[in-house]
Amino acid sequence: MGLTTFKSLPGNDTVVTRALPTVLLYDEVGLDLFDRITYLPEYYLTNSEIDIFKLHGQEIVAEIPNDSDVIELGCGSLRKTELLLDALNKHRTGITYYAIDVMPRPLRESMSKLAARFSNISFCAMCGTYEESLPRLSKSTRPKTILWLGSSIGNYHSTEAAQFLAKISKTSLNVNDAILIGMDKQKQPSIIMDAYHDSQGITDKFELNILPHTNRIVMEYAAQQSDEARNSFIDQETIEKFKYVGFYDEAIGRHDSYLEACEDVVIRWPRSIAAQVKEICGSDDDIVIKRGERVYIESSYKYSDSAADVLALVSGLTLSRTWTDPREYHMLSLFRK
Ligand code: AVI
Repeated sequence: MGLTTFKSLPGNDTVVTRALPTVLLYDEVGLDLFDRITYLPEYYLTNSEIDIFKLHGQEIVAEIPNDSDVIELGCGSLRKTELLLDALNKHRTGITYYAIDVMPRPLRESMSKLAARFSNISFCAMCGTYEESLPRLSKSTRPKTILWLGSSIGNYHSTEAAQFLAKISKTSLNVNDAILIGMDKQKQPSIIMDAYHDSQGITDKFELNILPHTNRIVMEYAAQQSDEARNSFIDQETIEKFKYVGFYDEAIGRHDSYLEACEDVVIRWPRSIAAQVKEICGSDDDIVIKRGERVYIESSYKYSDSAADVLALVSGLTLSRTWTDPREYHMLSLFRK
């Protein structure tokens, strides 16, 4: 990564001229901020998923056989994982729970807390990307249930999500293995807007944190290339020129997040990496972002009632069950190979 930051998007006549990879939202600070978001009253997603586990936990656990592997993509929120593990601990034997995450800290913290509480379950933390970690588990012949919760799928564009699922199915699932996916449902736009524009401004901090994280990655890379002294790629003064904006498109069912420049911004590449930048981006020119231009950060898809059927169709899986919360804000769908 690193050098593709602020990559130009096609169609420069729009106000959205640049993009940063969504994954850059998540450094230590970003993870803490996201965790705080999950407790906000406006961010109904986590509580709705918890409601589904509270209401339908027994039925969900009934779909997970004894002597099987449960694999969570991302460590997710402990509150909802705990509910599921509690039910597994009581009603199942021989369960091994794997959590896959790129960040070592949340993995360590959640694993030690969980292992202390649920003595009937074996715990295993795998630090790495899903692509690295899942194939390592595919050698096991035990039945598998993959958990992809919290509407993380919503941060993937539709075709990417289907491709990702098809790939998991091909590389990591045996016949009858399952994947349980949390999907946020389409609903009244004001409810969704409130979820992404909370009154305490935590979401603003979360989205803006992508800038210092990007700065750190580029500066670390620049320092590896030369010990030439440099201030910053994106300094604090530059960061303060941006604000977070987000919009919900009801027709598509998607909330998009951007950083908008409140005044003209010029960002200079560190000299020590100019050659690499030129090779990768075609130019090492200063990055000029005009007042009012937007940098795309992330999309959060919201799904219609038929979305799980469509996803099953395009990814080659079979939709087995879907559960929703009493408000019908969120759904958990179980797919089988
Ligand atoms: C992690 N992901 C599912 C969150 C979402 O709702 O798209 C990230 C988030 N962005 C702003 N608030 C929360």
